[in-house]
Amino acid sequence: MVLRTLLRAVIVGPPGSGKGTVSDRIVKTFGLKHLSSGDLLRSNINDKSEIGLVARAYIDQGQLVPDDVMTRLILQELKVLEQHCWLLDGFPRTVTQAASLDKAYQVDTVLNLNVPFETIKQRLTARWIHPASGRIYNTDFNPPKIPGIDDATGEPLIQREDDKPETVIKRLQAYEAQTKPVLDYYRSNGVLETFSGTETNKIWPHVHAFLACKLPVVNKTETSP
Ligand code: G5P
Ligand code: MG
Repeated sequence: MVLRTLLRAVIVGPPGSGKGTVSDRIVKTFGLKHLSSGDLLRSNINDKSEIGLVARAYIDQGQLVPDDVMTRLILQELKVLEQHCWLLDGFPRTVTQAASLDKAYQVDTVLNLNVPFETIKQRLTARWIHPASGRIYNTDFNPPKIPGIDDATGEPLIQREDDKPETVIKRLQAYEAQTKPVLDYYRSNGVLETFSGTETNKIWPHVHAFLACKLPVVNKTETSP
């Protein structure tokens, strides 16, 4: 058990690999704080903040937001979480970002979701989200109780602009070129743990077992294996 201090974890994987879905289960089961770079950017876009205006142009093109903008944004948010165990989702996505994070915090473990690209493309066109909370649905995998409506708030769901098929291809290309080297970076640091598969429900028990050796379970959820 890592009881020494606070666990600092990162979850990586291609677009649509299930980072958000698995993070939600980790948060419910182990009580970590979850910080999703994509959710943070979308909330900035929604608020029409300066960062949001810059980020939108990149996101809509399926490209990565520049490293300096991203790093500043995430490190600022992490300051607020200093007294907590946290799980970073979607950051770092380049080796430059990983090195900047290392300078500020020691990353204890990196969960790598290795899901084939073909599986992913089908998932993203069926995704619906509740923008205010980041809750994720899928018309095939976990549909809302009422189509187009968030289960918890009754508010409308939306589809992400960058889930258009042509943008998904660009995001996968960006992952291949810029994010895959991050896996080598963490592998050489000895903190990378890879979980391979095509279904979240089959990957999740392995993630659960791995984290249960490091963290106490705070809540047995309906998705606990
Ligand atoms: P994001 O928001 O970080 P991506 O592209 O990394 O976006 P994404 O799309 O959010 O990742 P995910 O979180 O890995 O995917 O996957 P998810 O949402 O949990 O699952 C995808 C869908 O599949 C959902 O509908 C879910 O219900 C369904 N699903 C899950 N499991 C299964 C299953 O077993 N079966 C089936 N059938 N379905 C399933 O980043 C967005 C953009 O922001 C910028 C970039 O422009 C990026 O493209 N950005 C950054 N730029 C620079 N640096 C950074 N660090 C950046 N972070 C974000
Ligand atoms: Mg996500």
